[in-house]
Amino acid sequence: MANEFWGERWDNSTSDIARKYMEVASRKKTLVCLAADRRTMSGLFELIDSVGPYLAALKTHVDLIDDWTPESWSEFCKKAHDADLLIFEDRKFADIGKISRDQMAGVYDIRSWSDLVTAHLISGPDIVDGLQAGWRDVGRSGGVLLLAQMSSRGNLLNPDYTDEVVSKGRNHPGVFGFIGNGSRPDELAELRSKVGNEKMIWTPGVNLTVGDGEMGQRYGDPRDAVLAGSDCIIVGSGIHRSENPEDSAKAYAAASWNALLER
Ligand code: S5P
Repeated sequence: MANEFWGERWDNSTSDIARKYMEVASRKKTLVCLAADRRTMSGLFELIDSVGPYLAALKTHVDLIDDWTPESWSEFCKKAHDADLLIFEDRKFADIGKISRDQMAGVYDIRSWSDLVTAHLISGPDIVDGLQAGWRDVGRSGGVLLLAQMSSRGNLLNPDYTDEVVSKGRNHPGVFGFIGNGSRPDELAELRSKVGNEKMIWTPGVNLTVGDGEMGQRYGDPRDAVLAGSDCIIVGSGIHRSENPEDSAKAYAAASWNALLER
C-alpha cells in the first residue's frame, strides 16, 4: 500500500526504518511528527493519549522533563509503540564518534528506546558510526537524521555547509535522512534536489500560522513544505500549545497527507 502513496521515495529507499515510517504514515494518513516538548511526564502522557492517532512519529527531548524517571519513561515508550509511533530523540549529538556512542548510553540510555536521533555533522562523519555503534551495543538498530538546515533565524548552517552535510550523508547507510528548514520552501526544494530521491527530509519550523515564533523560531506552511520535498512535518507548539490539541493534530495530519497525495 505505502508504495502507491510514496512513489519514488518508497522505490528508492534502502532503509528498513524509512520504509516502516512510510508504512505507518500510510496507515494513519498523516506525515506529522509531534515535537512533544512538554516538561512533565503527565503532560506527555496527556498528549500521546489525545493526539497519538494523528501522528506518524513522536519527537522527544528527554533531558527537558522535570520529573523524569526510568520507569515512567519506559511506560511512555510502551504507549508510543502501542500507538504505532516511531520514537525520535532530538538529542542533536555533535561530539566525536566515541563520545557520541557513549552518550547513547548514560542515564537516559537513548540507544535502548530511540528509533531515530538527530546529529550535527560538525565533528565529521564518524559521529554516524558512533551512534550506530551505540544502537548495536544493545542489539538494536536506528537511523540518524543529520541537520542540513535549521529553522532558527541567524543559524550558521550556510549553503556550503548544507552541501557538505548532504554529500557526506546521502550515501551513508546509517543516515536515515536530513533535517531541512520547513519555514523556507525554496531552500527546502533546493535541499531536495541535492539529496535526491532516496533519503528522507524531515522539517521543523512548520505551523498553520506562518511567520515568526518565539526566540527566533520561524514558521512555514505544512503543505508548502511537503510540496517542496519534505517527507515529515515536525510540529510542536502548533499542536501541544493549541487550545484543542486533538483538533489541531487532525488539521496538520490532513494538510500533510493531502499534500503528499498532491505531490
Ligand atoms: O532547525 C530546527 C531543528 C529542530 S529538530 N528547528 C527546530 O525547531 N527543531 C525542533 O523542532 C525543536 O527542537 C523543537 O522541538 C521543534 C519545533 O517546535 P515548535 O514548537 O517550534 O513547532
